[in-house]
Amino acid sequence: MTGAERIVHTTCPYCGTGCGVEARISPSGRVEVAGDRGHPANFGRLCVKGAALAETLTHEGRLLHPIVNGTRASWRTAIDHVAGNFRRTIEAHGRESVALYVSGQMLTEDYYVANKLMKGFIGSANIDTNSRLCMASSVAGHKRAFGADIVPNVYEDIEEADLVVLVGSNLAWCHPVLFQRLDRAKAARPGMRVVNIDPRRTATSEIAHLQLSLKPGSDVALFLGLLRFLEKSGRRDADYVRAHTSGVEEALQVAQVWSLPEVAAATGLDEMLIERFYEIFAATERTLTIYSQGVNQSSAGTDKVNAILNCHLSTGRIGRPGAGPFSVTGQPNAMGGREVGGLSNQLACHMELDDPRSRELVKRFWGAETIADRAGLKAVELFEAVGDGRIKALWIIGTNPVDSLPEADKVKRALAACPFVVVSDAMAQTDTAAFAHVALPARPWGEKDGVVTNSERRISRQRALLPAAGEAMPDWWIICRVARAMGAEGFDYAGPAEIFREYAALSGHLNDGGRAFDISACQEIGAAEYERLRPFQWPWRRGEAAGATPKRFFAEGRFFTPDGRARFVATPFRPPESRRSAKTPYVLNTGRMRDQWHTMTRTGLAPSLSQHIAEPFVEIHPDDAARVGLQPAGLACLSNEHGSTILRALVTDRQQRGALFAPIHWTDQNAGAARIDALVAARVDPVSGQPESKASVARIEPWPAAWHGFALTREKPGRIAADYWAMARTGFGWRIELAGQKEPADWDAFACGLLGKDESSGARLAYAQDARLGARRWIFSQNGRPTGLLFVEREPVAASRAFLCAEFEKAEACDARALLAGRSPTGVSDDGRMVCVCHGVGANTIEAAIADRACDDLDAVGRLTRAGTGCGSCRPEIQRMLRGAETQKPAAQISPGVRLVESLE
Ligand SMILES: Nc1nc2c(c(=O)[nH]1)N[C@H]1C(S)=C(S)[C@@H](COP(=O)(O)OP(=O)(O)OC[C@H]3O[C@@H](n4cnc5c(=O)[nH]c(N)nc54)[C@H](O)[C@@H]3O)O[C@H]1N2
Ligand SMILES: Nc1nc2c(c(=O)[nH]1)N[C@H]1C(S)=C(S)[C@@H](COP(=O)(O)OP(=O)(O)OC[C@H]3O[C@@H](n4cnc5c(=O)[nH]c(N)nc54)[C@H](O)[C@@H]3O)O[C@H]1N2
Ligand code: SF4
Ligand SMILES: [Mo]
Repeated sequence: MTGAERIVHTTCPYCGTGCGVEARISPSGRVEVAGDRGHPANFGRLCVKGAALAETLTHEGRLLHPIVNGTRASWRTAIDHVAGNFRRTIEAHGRESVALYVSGQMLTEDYYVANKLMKGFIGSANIDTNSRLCMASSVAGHKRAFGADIVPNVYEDIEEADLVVLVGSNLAWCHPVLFQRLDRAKAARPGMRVVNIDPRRTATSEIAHLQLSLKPGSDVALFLGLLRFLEKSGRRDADYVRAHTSGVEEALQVAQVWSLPEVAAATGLDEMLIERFYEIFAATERTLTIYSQGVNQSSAGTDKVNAILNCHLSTGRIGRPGAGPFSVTGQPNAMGGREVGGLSNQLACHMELDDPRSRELVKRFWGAETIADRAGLKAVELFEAVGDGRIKALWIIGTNPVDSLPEADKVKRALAACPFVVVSDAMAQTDTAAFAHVALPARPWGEKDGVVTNSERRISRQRALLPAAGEAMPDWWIICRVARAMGAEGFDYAGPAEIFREYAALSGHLNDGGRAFDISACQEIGAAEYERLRPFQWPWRRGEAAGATPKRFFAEGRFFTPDGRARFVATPFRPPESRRSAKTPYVLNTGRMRDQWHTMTRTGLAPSLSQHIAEPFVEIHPDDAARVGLQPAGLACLSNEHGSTILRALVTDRQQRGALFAPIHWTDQNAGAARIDALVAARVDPVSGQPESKASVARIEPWPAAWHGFALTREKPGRIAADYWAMARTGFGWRIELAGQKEPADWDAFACGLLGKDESSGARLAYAQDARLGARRWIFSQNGRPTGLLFVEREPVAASRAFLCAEFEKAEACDARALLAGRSPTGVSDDGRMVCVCHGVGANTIEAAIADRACDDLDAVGRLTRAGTGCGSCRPEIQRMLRGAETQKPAAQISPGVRLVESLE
């Protein structure tokens, strides 16, 4: 094939940082990605997930054609089937009997047409999005205070700030490029201070001067105390408060009782520590408060947001260089979804569903016969309505609620009972797709075109790099086809440019400045211009040059409330609703890891991203582990009234006593029993409807395994017949950790079944057994190369994972004896858990460099091992190892399997 290399500029599909990506596509279709130096979100940097994007561009596991009732169908059949079922359901049971559940990973154009179909054509607002689980409390908090959902500040403020307060944000792992901006800013200006407010110590804590490990859910008390302190210490900006705000008295009234001892009692923090935080905050004009899910995902999420905003309003620090509250968004288009009105209580373009004038405006603009006249169901309620039969036809697009909604086993049951479920996904097998009557293949990142908006209101293009896999189609196309088949008019778009144009026109339509969201400068954008569209921040009004309006909001003190003033909100403190009891004595916190994205449907495909942490785990304090008799790296059963999981114990004093933390990433597709949302209670914030994902209650106990196993295989296994298992991608295939409470009746059959081997094929290379240890080892091969391996022992398997994986990667024939021994015959040391993915440097190499070669800072480690010199995502972890070395803990004598988890500490 001939032709030239193509360069395409696009946007990363993971976090809300919204980094620009430059993709180079060779004539043969090979893709290499790098950061886009011209993109103002990242200036060329990418984190480890962004850097591994090319590895996820595979057709492996993709849904390649529509499926109706388990059989392949044409697009025409599938679309007619979906449209017919929706139409009949509406005819028989009314328009409130159907619903859409969509995603902050849809592009703006997809979101716009989904919303138009449901709120306009169908005339019901039963369309909600996974942003309800993510940003709803920030949206509600912004609206209460500012009169509109507006993030006032911009990324540059990270460089401009003198104090950055992080609240409920693990920025180092979840917004790594923003964290790097913060890290560099701090290095450049040593006077800059960072405070981290999070019940547990995280990778983000490495950058903090002050770590406030408060009691779960006690943020409102902390910020009420701060509001009072600012008042008492004369830090209120009286002129600003008088001229631009209302409600300060009521807010102060509630704050009045929050003296230091009260705050200390509610938060569990030391009074001196609290006072230090208050003093720094009070004294620093340029204070930026960055917050995320530790704030939003709470039964007091909206109050947490307003408690923070109150402190910024009282000091007039809002929308100024280096000063303001900054809610960072999770998904790539979480912000775009808010602009387009994806939530069930919003209308398009920052218009409100409960405002008759807005409804009329949008209805006319759309030429719709009806328009939803009241707010629809919010995610948790929506699935309750599916469960009790009120919703009879449901279409899920770009989200995996069987894993990500609270009380997730109940969600499973609801879907199983629902008469008609449609799932649009890029992947064939997800825990949600398992319940679909109709599965529609969507084009994912790399195959689709449209725009997304990042945390600082910057709209950037995502552009297709490669042809679509199979018959996959863009989400906007699928939605429009179904709309047309249902008889809707106004869904005849030629492409995303035309949808974007209409959307931009609506944003400016009859907008006299009362609506902040205005991108009417794009209302006549042609297809070619859309193709070239450069990242821009809104607002961008008709007739203005790009970037003509000030990039921050509210500096001049005009807000979007009826009287133009910002509102203080009184936020009485309410602790989390789930209470610990004798049966469930631990608070269960959940969240994210550095190298995986949500339910792993995409990051799970990248071998390099699967090496950092290969098993689902639960963090527990050493005292609690001792109390319940849990060994480090032992298996733990975590359970409550809603469900149960089996996870690897990570015993660490980064976790506070009485609290547990588990990641959200594992599903039934890659683990035996690790869907953590099965345990999360479906309690929601009364204002935003956002679930309290960070404070459920649970009990934990050792999970006694009769046997443990470790397997490598080139073929993806089918059903795995073990109680505990976790599977991770490698370059050659999969690695699997296993355990069971009962030994299989026939071990040979188990090994063959797991590794996809046929005993009669004679492919077995070696087998060894040690009855005393209960140990068995199988190795299968073909042409001298190992194809499958299974080690089983009574204790966690002592074998070098890194060595065995490296042997499987090799092209040459293997040394069966060394493989059976499970460690390198030459005594080459195991590299341990992969810390630096860019340069393939493991924890053991870094520790050795620190201990033996006396590296005493990050740069020295980098010079010697290259670790931390690539994308930089691992630097906080290396920093932690450097700090750990100061205390010189003797290395415990543990097997590599144990080490895998232990070395995370
Ligand atoms: N690597 C990676 N990055 C991601 C994602 C991913 O899946 N993987 N997902 C993206 C998405 S959609 C989102 S929404 C963001 C989320 O980004 P973050 O909000 O930063 O991530 P989380 O890990 O969910 O939670 C952040 C922290 O909140 C803390 N927390 C829990 N309870 C409380 C509390 O009561 N008070 C306070 N102050 N803190 C508390 C937790 O201990 C946790 O460390 O990440 C985005 N970026
Ligand atoms: N306990 C607990 N639960 C949580 C959270 C937590 O912190 N704790 N966090 C919550 C938050 S903030 C979020 S954002 C959610 C995330 O939870 P989900 O949205 O459920 O997670 P994803 O894995 O991102 O699901 C996206 C799905 O869309 C598919 N997909 C990818 N690209 C496309 C596309 O272009 N089109 C279509 N149609 N499909 C596509 C993927 O294969 C995948 O199946 O989880 C929430 N749940
Ligand atoms: S920080 Fe990482 S995951 Fe987030 S947008 Fe940038 S490259 Fe993507
Ligand atoms: Mo999110």
